[in-house]
Amino acid sequence: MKIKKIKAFEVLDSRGTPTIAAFIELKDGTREFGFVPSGASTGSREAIEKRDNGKNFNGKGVEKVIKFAEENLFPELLDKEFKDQKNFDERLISLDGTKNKERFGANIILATSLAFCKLSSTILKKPLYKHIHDYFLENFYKETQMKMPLPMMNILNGGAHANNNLDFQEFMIQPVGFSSFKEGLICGVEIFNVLKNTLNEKGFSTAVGDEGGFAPGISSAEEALDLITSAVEAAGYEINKDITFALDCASTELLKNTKYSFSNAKKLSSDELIEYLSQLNKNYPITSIEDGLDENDWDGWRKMTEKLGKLTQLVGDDLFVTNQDILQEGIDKKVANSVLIKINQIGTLTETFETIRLAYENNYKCVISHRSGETEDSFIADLAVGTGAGQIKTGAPSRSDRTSKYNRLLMIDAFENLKYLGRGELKN
Ligand code: 2PG
Ligand code: MG
Repeated sequence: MKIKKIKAFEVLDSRGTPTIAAFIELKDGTREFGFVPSGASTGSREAIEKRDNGKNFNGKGVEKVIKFAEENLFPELLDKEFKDQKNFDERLISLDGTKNKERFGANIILATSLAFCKLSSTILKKPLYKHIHDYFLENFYKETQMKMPLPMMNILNGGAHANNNLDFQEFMIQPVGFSSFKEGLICGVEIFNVLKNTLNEKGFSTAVGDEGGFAPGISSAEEALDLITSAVEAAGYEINKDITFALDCASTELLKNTKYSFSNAKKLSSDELIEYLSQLNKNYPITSIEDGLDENDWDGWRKMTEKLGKLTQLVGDDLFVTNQDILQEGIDKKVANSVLIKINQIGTLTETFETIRLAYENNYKCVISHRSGETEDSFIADLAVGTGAGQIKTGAPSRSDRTSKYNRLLMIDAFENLKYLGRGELKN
């Protein structure tokens, strides 16, 4: 693939914050775009999202970031031949030359890396998910099978994604009791719609948060889980059989000094928070808990894994930041049993593949994830199918930044009729 032109643009994410889109063009005019999402509750060890810190968009503009790359990064890639994704991404990484991609910014590097992947699939005349699958299987993990992911649908938003007092960030449902992706999705959508009526009847707002879930003025996890329980029942589905719950506590955001601080003035130590999560896990059908503790509370994580790791999926997001070195540390220390995969936390597709491979080799589950600031691009849907991750977290079935991923999955499902995993294969 000899690259003729690369160009980047300042575009908007779903919060109206600038982000980057970039295209790569070949000599014959074939061109593909990559789009980059952006988080609100970010882990401190994520690759650097570079911004201008200038006048535009309260410092969040990216025009200078783009200009710097157009002068110093893109020219190095032009008229060069790249064998494959790894070859291309390694060049990006070495041209940046820093550990966390601070020279050019993980945002512009990722836009370019994703554009390259899409361009490769176009040239090879394969659908994107199929290209990702073949490439991942050949170069990273031989036993990969394409499958439809089980969604984690974030139907009640709190934390940094909503302006209510709900401390935990995400209350999600997983349609585990179905034999196809479409049936599972329909169940999730029906529950989401009934939840709207339930909230309406109880006099709560039905305005939505950043990930499309409702953001009512409630504050406790129990209230949230009870509301979802009644919506599931009112929609005619059975808790635990058809639907289980998943939480993203985003606890890094809750830690103030040495205590986890809640909006009702409750302050919990690490041990107390583990105990609280364990109670919630007993009282509700919770199959997954993400970032139950702060990203630096590794002792707590070890204890939590000992206590809950056999009962439920424990997902490291801020904890592992899709970084294979940090995941390796987690594997060595027996921390968590699953990793959230966000491409912009690490900044290239190749490094994302490496982290997924490491997880698979060590029996850690992977959940492919969006960011709270998303774009219309549905790349992660193809990534989830192609790598056979089995789970995707991409918000509520509302706001087109979220439904673009569900719609893409519906179409892949219709074309391929792939296997959809239920709960049995999820439990560790
Ligand atoms: C998370 C994500 C996505 P953000 O914490 O898992 O749901 O949020 O993109 O704000 O980090
Ligand atoms: Mg998270």
